[in-house]
Amino acid sequence: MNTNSKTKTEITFDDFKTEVLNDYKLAVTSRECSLLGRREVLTGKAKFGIFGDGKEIPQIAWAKAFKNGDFRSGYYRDQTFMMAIGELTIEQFFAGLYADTDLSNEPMSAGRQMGGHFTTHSLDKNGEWKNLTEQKNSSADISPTAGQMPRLLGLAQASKIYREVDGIDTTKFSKEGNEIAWGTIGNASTSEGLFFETINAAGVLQVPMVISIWDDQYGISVHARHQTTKENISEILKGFQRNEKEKGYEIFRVDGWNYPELIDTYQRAAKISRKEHIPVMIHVQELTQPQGHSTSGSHERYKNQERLKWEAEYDCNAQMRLWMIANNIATDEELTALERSIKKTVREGKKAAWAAIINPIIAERKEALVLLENLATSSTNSAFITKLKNELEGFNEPLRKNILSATRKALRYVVSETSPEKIALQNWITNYFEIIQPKYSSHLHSQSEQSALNQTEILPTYDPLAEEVDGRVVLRENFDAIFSNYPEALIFGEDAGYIGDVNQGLEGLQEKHGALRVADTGIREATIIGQGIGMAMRGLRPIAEIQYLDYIMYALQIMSDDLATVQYRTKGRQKAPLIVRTRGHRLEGIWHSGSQMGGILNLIRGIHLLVPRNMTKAAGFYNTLLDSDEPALVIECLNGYRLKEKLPNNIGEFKTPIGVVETIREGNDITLVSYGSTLRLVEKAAKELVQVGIDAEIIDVQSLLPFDINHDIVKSISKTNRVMIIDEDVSGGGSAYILNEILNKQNAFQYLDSSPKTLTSKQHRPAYGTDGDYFSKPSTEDIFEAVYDVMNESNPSNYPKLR
Ligand SMILES: Cc1ncc(C[n+]2csc(CCOP(=O)(O)OP(=O)(O)O)c2C)c(N)n1
Ligand SMILES: [Mg+2]
Repeated sequence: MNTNSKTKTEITFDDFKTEVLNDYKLAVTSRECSLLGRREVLTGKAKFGIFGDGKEIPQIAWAKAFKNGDFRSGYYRDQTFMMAIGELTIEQFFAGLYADTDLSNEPMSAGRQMGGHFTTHSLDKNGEWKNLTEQKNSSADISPTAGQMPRLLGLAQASKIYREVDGIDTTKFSKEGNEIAWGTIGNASTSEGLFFETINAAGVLQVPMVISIWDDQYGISVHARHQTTKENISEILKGFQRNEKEKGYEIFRVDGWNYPELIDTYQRAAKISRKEHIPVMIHVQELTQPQGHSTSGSHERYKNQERLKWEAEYDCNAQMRLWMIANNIATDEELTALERSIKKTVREGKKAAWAAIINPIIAERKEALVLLENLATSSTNSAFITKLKNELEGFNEPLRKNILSATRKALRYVVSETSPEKIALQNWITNYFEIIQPKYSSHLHSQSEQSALNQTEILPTYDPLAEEVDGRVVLRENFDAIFSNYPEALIFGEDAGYIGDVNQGLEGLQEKHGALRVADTGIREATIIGQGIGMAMRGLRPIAEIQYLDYIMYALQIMSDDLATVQYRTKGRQKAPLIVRTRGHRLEGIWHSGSQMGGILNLIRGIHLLVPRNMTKAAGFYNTLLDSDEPALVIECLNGYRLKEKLPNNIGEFKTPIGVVETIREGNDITLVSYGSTLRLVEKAAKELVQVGIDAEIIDVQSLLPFDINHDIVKSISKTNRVMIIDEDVSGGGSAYILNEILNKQNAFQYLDSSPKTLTSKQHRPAYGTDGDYFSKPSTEDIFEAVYDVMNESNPSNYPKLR
């Protein structure tokens, strides 16, 4: 444990004074924003507010140690830091609070995230990397507590890779790996598993990560005694402290109201971490929440008088003020005058931010009012339309919702009328949606040239006497080519390094490409994904391996909350093109046969979900993804590694297209739709069905997200007039998703002569053993009989009942 020593300064007293005064000015500016921000919520102009009051001074000290190229992964309290590094103005602070959808006013998320969620832009408007070494960087925040931790690990590890791996073009990303990844977390959020998992992993990996714990003793209303053993996180983490013999952490403890000691601590932490690549923990104690947790409640409900009194006294801004007076940096009067002028500046900034958001909406309302008035004049329902118009006009602070609500309702009154005014309004509404909807819905996926959907298929090619090899060999050869062709590509996971993964798809590759690029990790799925997210955000091309699909559950939260939303929550200004590799579907028993596709499908919108039926298809997906800038989850078939496949002669080059289905058997009687391991059973059943005169067409979905972008399945159904979806997920899962796509998006119902069917597993987890599989998941006989039943239903004389 480090104690603090005083900073030795070489600068003149006047310079020092100026710097301190600027720091105080910033602290007060940030505080005024918090105070006024809360008022804006309570008076109804903004919906919710969560602010950084009570944490200003440590963040100013931190910002002094933060250099260009560094990255932040923090949480909603960090507004003062963002202001200190020049990435948040007063206007932008309020634009965030008001949810301004204009990225030039609200650069954090264009109003998609509530205020207090911070970002810098890593990408330009075309989705191209900016030079991250020339700017101060913050990865985009998320709200789930401790959700910033896994990504922090990857942001830090990227420095290690850039420093230690040769051959990568680092121009835009790193200067010899000298960048620190700085994390922040609240004291209560250290109770989360993600915190402990990350802390351990960073200690193992020895990466330049500095984590600050803002300790205000509370997590909303819950006191530290319910959160942390011994009520002290640095006390219980003492075992992580490095010593002469063992690697570990450097741990600091400092009071959050002590300005000089904070500056000294952050300088020392940065020096150790940047140079030596040592993780550092700074436990910043004795912080406060002057306005309580957020605008949703008041802390007087759960803090006693004594605590409230202590918080008022030890408010970090108040303590800095006292220190400045005591050290002759400013007088009480001077500071009072300064505070008054800051109050005014903040009020003006707030006003400007409000004008920036409301003026365009008022202009849009004006257009709508004119159209409504014209409509009223020409309609027999004039009175009703005028009422709508007057209501819309009456809003002092109109929302787009009000404009659309009024105009859309107005159309109902003229439903049986025809007039140019009606057409004008109809067109205006359509056009308005086209302009406004993307403000809320764009960038779920990349909209750049490198989007995965822009990649074209390259078929595998074969020598005339191509060797038949185990599927895993196709993968291994392809990964070898990937690591040779892309110096920035790397893979890591449990058993992925030394033995080359549990199925030998990476056999020998660690020896060839090095232990940092083909790496073993601890058993920690969430931070394996986080490692990947952070590294991908810094320009590397990580492939994170989750050993079995069943265990992706541990990582699903971070995939869903963080990875899937990166593009969306930054409106395309950050990306994390992480490839997640896993293996799954039917093998053995409850936890090695999972195919929890419904859950995954619903949780990872924003990530492509690819389900190759063999290893050549899988390898082709990896090749496609490495040329694109999007995240994806690739699920290899667990039982396919030892099945024979021909070895292509264009290894590393062939590409499986994303979102394109493949017809693997043509037929006329029924369309069978499936994917992954189950396809082999479907193919077998189809062969047997021929024997009773049923000619099935089989379609391999291959890509669940995105799904059949060319609508090929409906084309097949228009020929066969029947469809069955065969899935080893439970009913209502993957099959329901596929059915929805086919019926609602492809309008297949019009071609159907029989009701569409799904064949799925039992509701329970799959039982162990061959019979366990047979009685849990669709078997060849199940498929045969289900298809036969459809045919029996439509033509019982040709296909009499089987049983
Ligand atoms: C996973 C998750 N659970 C619960 C919440 C609701 N929540 C938001 S902040 C918070 C308390 C966090 O306290 P702490 O980490 O000490 O940070 P502080 O707000 O005190 O700075 C809670 C429970 C959340 N955002 N995410
Ligand atoms: Mg707290």
